[in-house]
Amino acid sequence: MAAVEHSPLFETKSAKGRVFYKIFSLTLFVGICFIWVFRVSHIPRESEVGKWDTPSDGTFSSGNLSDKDYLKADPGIEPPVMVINTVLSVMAYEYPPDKLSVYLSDDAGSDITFYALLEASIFAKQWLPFCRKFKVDPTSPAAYFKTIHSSTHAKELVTIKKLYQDMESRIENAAKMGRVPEEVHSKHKGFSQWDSYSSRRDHDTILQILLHEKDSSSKDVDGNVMPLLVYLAREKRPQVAHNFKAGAMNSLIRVSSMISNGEIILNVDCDMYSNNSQSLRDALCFLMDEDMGHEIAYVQTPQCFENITKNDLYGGALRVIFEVEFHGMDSLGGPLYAGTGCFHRREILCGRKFSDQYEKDWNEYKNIGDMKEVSLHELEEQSKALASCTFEINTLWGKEVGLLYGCSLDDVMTGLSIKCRGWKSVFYNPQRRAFLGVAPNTLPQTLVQHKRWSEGCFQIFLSRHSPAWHAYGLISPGLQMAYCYYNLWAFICWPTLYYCVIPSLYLLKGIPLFPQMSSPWFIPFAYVILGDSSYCMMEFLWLKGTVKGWWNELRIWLYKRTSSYLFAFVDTILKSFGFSESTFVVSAKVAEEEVSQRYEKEIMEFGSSSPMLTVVATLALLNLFCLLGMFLKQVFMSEGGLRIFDAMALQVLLSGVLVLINVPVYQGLFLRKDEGRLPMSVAAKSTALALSACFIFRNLTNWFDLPDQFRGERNTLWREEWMED
Ligand SMILES: *[C@@H]1O[C@H](CO)[C@@H](O)[C@H](O)[C@H]1NC(C)=O
Ligand SMILES: CC(=O)N[C@H]1CO[C@H](CO)[C@@H](O)[C@@H]1O
Repeated sequence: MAAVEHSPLFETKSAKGRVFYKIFSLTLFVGICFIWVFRVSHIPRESEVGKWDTPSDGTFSSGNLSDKDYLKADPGIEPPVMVINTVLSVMAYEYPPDKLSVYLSDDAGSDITFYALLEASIFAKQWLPFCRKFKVDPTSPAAYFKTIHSSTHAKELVTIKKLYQDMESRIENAAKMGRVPEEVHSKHKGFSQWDSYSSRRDHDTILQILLHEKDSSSKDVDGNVMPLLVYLAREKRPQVAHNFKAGAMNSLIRVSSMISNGEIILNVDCDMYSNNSQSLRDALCFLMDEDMGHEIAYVQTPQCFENITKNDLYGGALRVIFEVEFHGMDSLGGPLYAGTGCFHRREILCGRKFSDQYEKDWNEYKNIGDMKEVSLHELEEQSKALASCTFEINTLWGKEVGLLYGCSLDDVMTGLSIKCRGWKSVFYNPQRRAFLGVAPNTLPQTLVQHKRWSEGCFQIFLSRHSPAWHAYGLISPGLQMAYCYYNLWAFICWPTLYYCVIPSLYLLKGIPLFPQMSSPWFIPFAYVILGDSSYCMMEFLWLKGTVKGWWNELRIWLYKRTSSYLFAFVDTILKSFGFSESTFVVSAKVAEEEVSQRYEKEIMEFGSSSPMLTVVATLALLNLFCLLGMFLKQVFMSEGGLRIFDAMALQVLLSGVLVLINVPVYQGLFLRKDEGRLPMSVAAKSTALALSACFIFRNLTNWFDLPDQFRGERNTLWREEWMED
């Protein structure tokens, strides 16, 4: 007789060095308190320059950003070949295929994407047995063929690779021509659904079950059952709000409940693929665990990217978020729902409240009985009704059921509301990545992505689901703080902008804002600056980054705070007063040849003119002019001499660092000749803006100042006053 032992399906380990980290944070906090005390007790009289105005009006509008939908699959953004690689990779999960259903939500309603999926369903008949036989992983064919060069099954590999490449070129041809080949079009009845299609915003529901166990042709070459495969483009009408990705997800949840009604829903964006065919089983371990499983609503995996270069020029790896911060949230009740690579329980996503009695009989996990008799065609027709654009009118969908509407980060908001209903989530971060995606490979793409994130986060903060007040008492205070930290990203633009502008302008004028080196007040400043930056650098190196990578990340940190967050903040406020249209830009994932080459060489790609780039370039030039101006003054006016470096060491340091970190911008403005440089218009605008900021600041504040011949003396006096403190 075998003894059956109950052992947990997962375990949680504490991170090392937590005590050290806590002490270190405490000392930093003390340092910051000293800085505050200094600030309050040392307000320089000369800082009363209230009339000074930022001369950059007009750069805050977002009129240049084009209005696009938030899509799951769009042939222009996520090429069809990328989409079917995602689909094929999850179809090949190590899991009984009769219990696996794959749905593609094509919110662009493109017949090219449908055609690609049709091709993929045929290719899968060879691919799935091949994966099983040779234990292929990653199961995305494109990724697999890229990694494998020689193997023991060379003959089969050559055959399948040829099949794949033929399919790929057929799909790419169709995408290039913009239409599906005639002979395929007439052969498959599914295409007739496009007969009434007028545009991507105005069409009927298009739904096609491509593989289903009832269909005898849905068997692979070995005669095995294949996973269910469904194509869905929900109905869209220009006069009915489509609610972006959340709307698409909710249609899909309803349609899939009719067709397969699986217990667990994994949602993956079409620019990612599964890199680990075990991850579905792993995720189930969390959800089925006897002790803890009943509390867990979803299992989130990190977003990882295959396209990160060595020094990660655009900080795309999001190392600190996924390797440190999300783990921290995990211990407070679980990470946020990041919108992709997440395993949900269907019931909870559909609004179920937490109860201790939550017990699920996993043997029940089968197709719903009364659908057995229905033919595939009837099943399709009945499901179509669930994806109609009027279905949700007067229902709780989007309000309490499914993904919530009204915020551009619907996923994060939905995850938060699930937690407020009493559930937990789990962060699952395996060494071998569960999913891999493509990171943005230009600066504008990066900035737009961060704008979208920070704007959505800020909207959540201001919404009726705000973690600050709505979540009070519903989730732990630590988790509330963690959510607020993300939700207030946009707000951080103000202190950062202040530090990029004011100290440098005062440096130009020769007015110190920080304590001089010989003052005891210098110590807390030095400690906070050195302590924080060396900690960040060590953390980054510990997360397998490089020193240059850290420097690059610092640059992106600066750019996203001074541009993405600024525009996000202004847009959110304008929108909440009903001033501006919701604008949405999806970063194109199509790599052009030259752009890719520069990306590989880690040369910054600025591309076309945009208000965000103007802000970045203006700040870079402003700091350069201030630093240069200060040096020139030292050279030509001998009165101050080198003493200024003692009195204004921190300001010189700050400006100096800002100038150093902006070297790629100066190159892009004045030195580079390639297509990726900063456009001339941005160069002209930013030079004009930076120069006038310097002049306006000088002139507006001149009346505070004594005539030039006394200035040196007065500064000295003032410094001496400080020393006496
Ligand atoms: C993806 O999977 C391959 C093979 O299974 C593995 O060697 C590789 O390390 C994985 N990539 C990442 C980033 O985890
Ligand atoms: C979209 C994109 O930039 N893709 C690139 C990702 O990285 C690989 C290899 O580093 C390139 O081959 C792709 O073109």
